[in-house]
Amino acid sequence: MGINKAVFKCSSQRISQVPKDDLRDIAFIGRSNVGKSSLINMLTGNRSLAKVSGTPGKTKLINHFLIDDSWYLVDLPGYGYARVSKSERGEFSKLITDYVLRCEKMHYLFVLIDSRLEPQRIDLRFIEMLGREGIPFGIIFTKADKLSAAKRNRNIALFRSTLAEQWEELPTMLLSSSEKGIGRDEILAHIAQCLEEC
Ligand SMILES: Nc1nc2c(ncn2[C@@H]2O[C@H](COP(=O)(O)OP(=O)(O)OP(=O)(O)O)[C@@H](O)[C@H]2O)c(=O)[nH]1
Ligand SMILES: [Mg+2]
Repeated sequence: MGINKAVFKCSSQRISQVPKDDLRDIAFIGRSNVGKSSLINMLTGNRSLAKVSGTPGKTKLINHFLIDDSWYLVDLPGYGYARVSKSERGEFSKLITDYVLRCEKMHYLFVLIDSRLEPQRIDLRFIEMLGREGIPFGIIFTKADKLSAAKRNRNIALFRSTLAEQWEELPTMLLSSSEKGIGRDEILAHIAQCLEEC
């Protein structure tokens, strides 16, 4: 699958403001600065579509981008930066949990994980919540250009084995570099499959 047209549709402060149509959302979540907005730009081939910044916490709203007039790519705010509450309840903002757990448009979620890091508690907790709530998701390891294949594979293997302690079947896992265009075809093929399935 390719993308011919990507158009910014709207930014929402709460889920009551998301587009009121039947088109489905493919959304991107993960820690602040993991590369969600950059990945959306890489997939659409438009470097200025979603706002990117070296400072974490750039994306603050739910941003819908209409793709080929038929589905949405959704850029979400990151977790793990502004809210540092130690209680698990405050770990993820209401905007994120409302959207991910309650928004009917949300068809499939990609959880982005920084391939430079060993498994992080906050990512594992987020994934645990998705499992508990039965949300369909896949994982994308980002910033593959920033480290050697050996180091990256070590982190990915560690992540897989950590998840395997809880999960019988592991989710789809893909690799990306927005800088080098790595993973574009695989991610778009997976999205096409998700949109075909139901
Ligand atoms: N080298 C490299 N840098 C990347 C890649 N993806 C993102 N970055 C950089 O990482 C920083 C954060 O990227 P964003 O796309 O803004 O990250 P985000 O997850 O949307 O961040 P928030 O909106 O703050 O949650 C920017 O400086 C990007 O240029 C990548 O694949 N490779
Ligand atoms: Mg962003």
